[in-house]
Amino acid sequence: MHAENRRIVALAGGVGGAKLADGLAHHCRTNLTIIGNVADDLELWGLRICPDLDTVMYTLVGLANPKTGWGVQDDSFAMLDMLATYGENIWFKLGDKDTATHILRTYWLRQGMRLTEVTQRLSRALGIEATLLPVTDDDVRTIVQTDEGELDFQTYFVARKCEPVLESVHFRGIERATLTPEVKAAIEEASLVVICPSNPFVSIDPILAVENLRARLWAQAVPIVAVSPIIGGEAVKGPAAKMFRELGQTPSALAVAHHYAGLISHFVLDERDADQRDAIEALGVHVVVTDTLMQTAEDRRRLAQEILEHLEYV
Ligand code: FO1
Repeated sequence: MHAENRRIVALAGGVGGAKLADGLAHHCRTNLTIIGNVADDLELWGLRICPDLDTVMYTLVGLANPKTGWGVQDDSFAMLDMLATYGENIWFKLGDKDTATHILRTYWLRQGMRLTEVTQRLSRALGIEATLLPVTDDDVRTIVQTDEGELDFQTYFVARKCEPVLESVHFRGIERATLTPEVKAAIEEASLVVICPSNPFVSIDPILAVENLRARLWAQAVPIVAVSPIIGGEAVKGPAAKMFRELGQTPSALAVAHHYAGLISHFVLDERDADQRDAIEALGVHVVVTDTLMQTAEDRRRLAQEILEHLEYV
């Protein structure tokens, strides 16, 4: 079965997730739907900022800053400098070009558009062929309980550099949040679901938690493949390994597989972690061993192709 004939759904959070989504988009083009996390969204100076949706968007059009993985390449920071002149705390680095996205998003939301429509407009204007959908149009926010008390996600992640010790994570607003009709349709039409190598606790779980998407996906009875964001016991990027440790688990690909056990049918394990294959297979999951480190655009495409090939989609 060819990738171009089948609907592929990818769940993606931050930088690692966006890279694999980019690889998948190369092969699947318009047949790919990416469902993005909105629980690390924030409002600054009246602007609605959606870091994970923007990271996917910028990565797919080659606009992402290659050094950070987020923000726009070669952006300037004149607006932020002026805000600092006014005495504002500029802890969250908003580039000038990036801010155009937040201005337009906020303007359209205030005109009454849903975040789904706004995201479609922005991504189509940038030339993205895949469909990028926020998992919900409702407000959901990741709140972390730490040894320094409760912090909203971006304060913990950016302002406090993930230094406070994590005790638990919850998603404010999750009880009332609903999946969009677009997400429900994408799930119903999906013939393969890929959980990208994003942080399980703060990127993927807030997607899976909306209207119990996790149970809905499982009920679809289609292959669900997860790619580990942990290689050799360390996160490729970000605080995932630290979070596993602080939540009382040894960070490993096996721990990631455990996290998704009962949901996934397949797991993509990095060749450096091949010794964990048997333990993961014992969870009742098919294991694909390959090089999962995505350093170049070519790596993203190769990894995406291998996943699609293993699941007989190319
Ligand atoms: N991450 C940082 O570590 N420092 C920043 O100042 C920062 C600014 C920023 C602006 C726009 C954007 O889309 C992302 C930004 N990020 C920044 C990354 C963001 O915090 C993370 O990518 C995610 O929220 C984690 O998935």
